[in-house]
Amino acid sequence: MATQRFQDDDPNVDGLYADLAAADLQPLWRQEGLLPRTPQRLTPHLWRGKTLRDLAERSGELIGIDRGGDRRVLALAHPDLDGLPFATHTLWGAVQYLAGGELAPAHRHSPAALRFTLQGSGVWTLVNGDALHMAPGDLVLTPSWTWHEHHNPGTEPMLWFDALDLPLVRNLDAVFFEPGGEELSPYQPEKRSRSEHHFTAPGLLPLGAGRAVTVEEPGSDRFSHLLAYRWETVDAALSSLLRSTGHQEAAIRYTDPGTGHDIMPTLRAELHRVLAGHRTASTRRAGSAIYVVFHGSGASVIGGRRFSWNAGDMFVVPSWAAVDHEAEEDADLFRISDEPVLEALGLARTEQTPSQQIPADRA
Ligand code: GTQ
Ligand code: FE2
Repeated sequence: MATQRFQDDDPNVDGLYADLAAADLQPLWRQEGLLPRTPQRLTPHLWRGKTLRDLAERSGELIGIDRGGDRRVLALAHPDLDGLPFATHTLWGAVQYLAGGELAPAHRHSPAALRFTLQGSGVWTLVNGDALHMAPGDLVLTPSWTWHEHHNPGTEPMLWFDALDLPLVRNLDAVFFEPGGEELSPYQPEKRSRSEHHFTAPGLLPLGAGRAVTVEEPGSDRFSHLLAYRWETVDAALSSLLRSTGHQEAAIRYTDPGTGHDIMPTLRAELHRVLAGHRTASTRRAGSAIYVVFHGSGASVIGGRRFSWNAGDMFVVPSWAAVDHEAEEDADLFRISDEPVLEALGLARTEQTPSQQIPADRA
């Protein structure tokens, strides 16, 4: 290694290093881990659903939400990320809790967000004037720079999973934010949002209708024409897929029905169903992912460690960590990842790996 040549007692070398530091320069030959053979900056990590629910509920009791307040959100803070409230280097994951009668006021930001509802119903999110109701298993999008506010007009508290590309956008130093006005929304939710009225059946592209929801500034053409994906539809699609293939597992990707692309330029969303007793093949991919266990129980082996899970648990699969899932009961795993970014930049990689042999539960 080139390093060795510089490991000598020459006092001039020490002087050089001191002068380099004083001049805000660093020699590459003294760097470690800058160019690892494969990505390895993050370990897998799991948060228990019960912990998330209990602490969200306690936050609901103690921390008020009102105009001037913002969002009651508990961010998944990966212990490898030095106290940052981020699940991975690119993905924000969180639980949001909104009690009956509460309103999370309007704002907009350049990071894109999506919500996957875990518990409760009756809440609706207003996205640039389109009212999207939220029931368990529904996926609702709030794309970059769209105004959004959350209403819970009922009496039951709501709990949902939030994902944002905030860590990525922050590292690109492209975070913009604008608070909304004080006026209350005149909108009332209908069963179907405007975007859902546009896309009523797969394979039918509305001609000349434009978008149901647009933003004034950049980005409208980059996010999905459809802003809400209903659980009944996803559930039916997965059951149908299992029947048509005869397999023990099925997965769907949520896509823009207008283009077939991912729902956001920065976020991929998928739902993976694994039937009881089945174990999936092991794969690894460049880019990180967060899984949310929506239904069922089982275990995943991630980078050689086994994590057992139940409904409500959330876990991180780091870039290039091999992962497989084994269901004990029929399981539905909601997955988000940053893969659209890697694909757009020519950095995507994926590989099947030999099945991981792990005896004991080390989670
Ligand atoms: O609901 O608008 O988890 O702005 C993080 C930032 C949720 C939201 C989060 C947000 C929101
Ligand atoms: Fe927001």
